[in-house]
Amino acid sequence: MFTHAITRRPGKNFAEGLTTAGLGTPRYELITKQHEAYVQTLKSLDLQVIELETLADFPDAYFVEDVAVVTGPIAVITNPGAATRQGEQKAMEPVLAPYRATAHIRPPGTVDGGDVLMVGNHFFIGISPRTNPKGAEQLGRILENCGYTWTLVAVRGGLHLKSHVNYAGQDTLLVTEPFAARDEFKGYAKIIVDKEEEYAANSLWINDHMLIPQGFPRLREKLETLGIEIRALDMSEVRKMDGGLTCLSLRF
Ligand code: CIR
Repeated sequence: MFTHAITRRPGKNFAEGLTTAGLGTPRYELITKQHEAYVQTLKSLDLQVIELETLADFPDAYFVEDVAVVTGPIAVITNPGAATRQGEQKAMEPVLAPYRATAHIRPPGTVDGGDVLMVGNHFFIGISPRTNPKGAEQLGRILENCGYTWTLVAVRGGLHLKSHVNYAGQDTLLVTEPFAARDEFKGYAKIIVDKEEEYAANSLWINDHMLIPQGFPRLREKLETLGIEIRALDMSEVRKMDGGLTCLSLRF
């Protein structure tokens, strides 16, 4: 169970962040509203939410998931893989220091938290455009020293591992079709996201609830059939910036 979440408000310059979505210009008033609804949802699930202010020079900084991996006794401050996001991680260190001992991913290693998926005591670490093998190896060693196991997963297509695979509670994974067949995830129960609904693979399990993006009826139906409690959130503006539900918070 999670007790805390860290979020950061999107800045007025958020539309200057990195994106490949091609879904049009995002609107500040609307993302602010959607972000607030996200924060309220976390609070309604009994999380204490630490809300951070915008970081002026970093339009992508509200994607806080990418700059740290927080688990058990440790907060690993990452070294983000995108040049324009280098430096966001420095602002996160003092926020996490009161809660956890910190460790660091050092260059030339890079890691984005969006590539790091915890399932029980095991971590899947994606090798992606943002996380390189040196960074993944560093993270794996740190986690190993804390008693966790880890494996690498090559991410082909999409931004991060968690664009394709997420935890859905009860040893079950939410996966896109290409990842459903991968050996790395053998042995887990799976909910497979339809191809037309791939964006919704980035859904977020929190304390026995599944936060899903609004407008993905087939996934909703599958989760309902399994009796999973659902909260659907409008993510239109975050999606325009290549972001999803997991990216907007750090949970611990
Ligand atoms: C980026 O390209 O870095 C941001 N525009 C989106 C990051 C999304 N983060 C995530 O999925 N963990």
